[in-house]
Amino acid sequence: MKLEEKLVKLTESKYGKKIGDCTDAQLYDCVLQLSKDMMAESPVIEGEKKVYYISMEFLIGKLLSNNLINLGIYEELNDILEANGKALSDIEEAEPEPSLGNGGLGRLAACFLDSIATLGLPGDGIGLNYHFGLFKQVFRNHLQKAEKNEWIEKNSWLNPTGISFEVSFGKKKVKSVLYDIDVIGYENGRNKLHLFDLETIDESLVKEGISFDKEAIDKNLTLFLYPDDSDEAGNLLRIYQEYFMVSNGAQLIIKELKDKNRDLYRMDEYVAIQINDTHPTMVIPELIRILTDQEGFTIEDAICVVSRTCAYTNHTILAEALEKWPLKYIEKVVPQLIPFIKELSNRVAKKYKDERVQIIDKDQRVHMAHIDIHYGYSVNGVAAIHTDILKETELNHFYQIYPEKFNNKTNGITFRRWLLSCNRELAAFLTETIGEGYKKNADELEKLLTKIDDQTVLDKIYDIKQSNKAVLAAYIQEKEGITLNADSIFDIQVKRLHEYKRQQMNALYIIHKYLEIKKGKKPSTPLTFIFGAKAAPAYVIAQDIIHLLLVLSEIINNDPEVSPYMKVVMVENYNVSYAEKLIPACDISEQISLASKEASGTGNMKFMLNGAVTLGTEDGANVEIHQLVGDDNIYTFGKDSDTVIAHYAKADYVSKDYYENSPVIKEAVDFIVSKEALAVGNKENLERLYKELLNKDWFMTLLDLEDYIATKDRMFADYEDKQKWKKMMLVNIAKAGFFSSDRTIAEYNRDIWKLK
Ligand code: 26W
Repeated sequence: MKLEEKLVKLTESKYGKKIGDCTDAQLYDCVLQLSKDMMAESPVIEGEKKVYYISMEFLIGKLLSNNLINLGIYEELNDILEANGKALSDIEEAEPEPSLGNGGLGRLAACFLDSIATLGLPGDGIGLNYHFGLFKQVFRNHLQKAEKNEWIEKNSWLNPTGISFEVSFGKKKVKSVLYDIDVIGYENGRNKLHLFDLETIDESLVKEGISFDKEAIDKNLTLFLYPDDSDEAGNLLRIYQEYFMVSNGAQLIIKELKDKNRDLYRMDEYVAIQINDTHPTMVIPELIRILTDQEGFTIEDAICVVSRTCAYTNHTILAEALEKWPLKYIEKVVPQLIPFIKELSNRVAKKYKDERVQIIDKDQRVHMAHIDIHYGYSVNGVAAIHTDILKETELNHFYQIYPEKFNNKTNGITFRRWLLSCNRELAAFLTETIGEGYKKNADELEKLLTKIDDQTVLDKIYDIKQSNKAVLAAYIQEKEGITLNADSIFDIQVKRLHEYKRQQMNALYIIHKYLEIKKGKKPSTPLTFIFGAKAAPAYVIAQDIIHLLLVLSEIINNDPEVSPYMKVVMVENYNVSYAEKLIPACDISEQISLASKEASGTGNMKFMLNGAVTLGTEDGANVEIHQLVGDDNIYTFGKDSDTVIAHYAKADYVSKDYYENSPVIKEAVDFIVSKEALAVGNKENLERLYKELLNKDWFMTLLDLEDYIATKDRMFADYEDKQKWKKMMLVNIAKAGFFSSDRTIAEYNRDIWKLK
């Protein structure tokens, strides 16, 4: 049956209407069904060996347009709808966005699933089906408030499987239900994302905002991602979630092996388990427990085969993000794991005396990463500099023991979503200019370099950017009620809110610029500063930074003297869909983390691919972007990671010195508690942030501020040279091929999974 006939049949049977008479929501429902039916017909990717990517987060975003592209029917459907007076873009708006992740780590997992299927490799995701995901962010009185994010509708991408497992928390038993989401490769077969839910989940437990009874485990377990973990109950809930996920995952893996009559003693020949950061670490002792308790393995055999099956990815060197659970917490939640964790710990203690490599430390805390490193066969970082820091500094004592386990896998992004889907105009132009090949082989983007002196190509790339900026300006007008000048420079920083990412440094630049304009020094081209970020509800200083940004937005946008020259927008509830609108419209990509702190970053890659120029520190994947595009096509600034690491080692960074020695820094910092700011904002938030910057500034904002201001000013000045700017855009697009997640996944497969 032809596509149009299929759709007509659906609209008639579901709603008794013709295509043109349906609402966008009804059409979404029908197109969803149509896609699901077509995906179900696509062959499941099979092979001797399969990878399971276990992760607490899969930030999949909306799925419709990505799936239509991968099914190869986007254009056709677009035309059918248009002929019936409908727009696919409106229909896409009707899809709710799941928020099953925080940021980079979760989005990476989603990109990886896309690439695994696209490369035709057998590989499934295993995670949790959070009913309300991460919170939905709303702004009230210049502060972030958290609400629940409802996304599960009667018809959704979730397919019930009928599969259910029992999970024991000591004597308490709960049951899971498994939902699968089909993951379709780009013009390839199908894998699955397995999302486990709690059978007895009770949504009505949520009362105000995102508050609920944290102790009612049999009702709350899969309500939210990362409930507030600032207290013991929150921490315990987090461990309940982690164990629930890995116990279900382990049972599923063993079930699938048994269904295929595989010999469990040779599990490592059929399965690779990729542990996405430390959150799924308990899968190691859980598998060992199941194999010994239920499958008759000796502990020796169980440890041996599990260690050859599990591989670990590290995504951060921030100490507070490396999980160290008090043994007594784990004991409360899953007493049955304790003997296994102790056994693993004792074996290490017998062999190595070094306190830094122990699993259970002197304070009876369990270092989850240490379990992964001792009892996994691979440890990887996510960008070259990050892996080097792991080897040389953070995990050096482990690197001494197991040099062969360490490897780098520089992150990547799926070009289906981050180019073909979000920037259709650019994708079409690239196809016209360099052919279709880049869609399957991202390195072919380099062909664009041959056009560096082709004026038509340069102009067109610039024009597409201008038109994307106009589209974004209209969207922001509608959503945020703020009028932007589409001819201004769009400078964008979107990512989780964290002090190490230094949104506060960007805010200080904005203050500086505002004061300059007030003094009569106007920029040649108007400036638009856009932010998007959610902050963990319990992270106080992050809330204060959001407050400052919202206060600045209010002051600046309403100042008739200044607002023609600059605007500040903090978009509400930044998520994947918002990113898809912001990224194609960006001129300057802000990647300004304190060197050594951003493991990789992946937003930096998305911006580059869409023709933005990076303003960044020598951190994470920025370093590799710099190497690829060369000095002339990126703006770097700030102290390098060695200098920063040395400051921490010597504890000799004193922010107040920078404040006192630089009138420019002093003026900007003082503005935070100026009369003007306090007239709009809250004393408590602003003073706390001011004091933090002056007396602590753990992430060294003031260390790099002057260099940041100078470099950013230079960048704005260079924007005036349109020809130069257009060439930088072109080089950035052309060199982005390396950051395709297809390349990353091919490397994971070659070095770690070895699937075929
Ligand atoms: C409390 C446990 C915890 C701590 C940190 C959970 C989650 C996190 C972050 C949200 C982890 C994260 O997203 N890390 C990011 O991973 C990306 C993918 O590798 C990297 O590009 C980013 O640099 C890194 O911050």
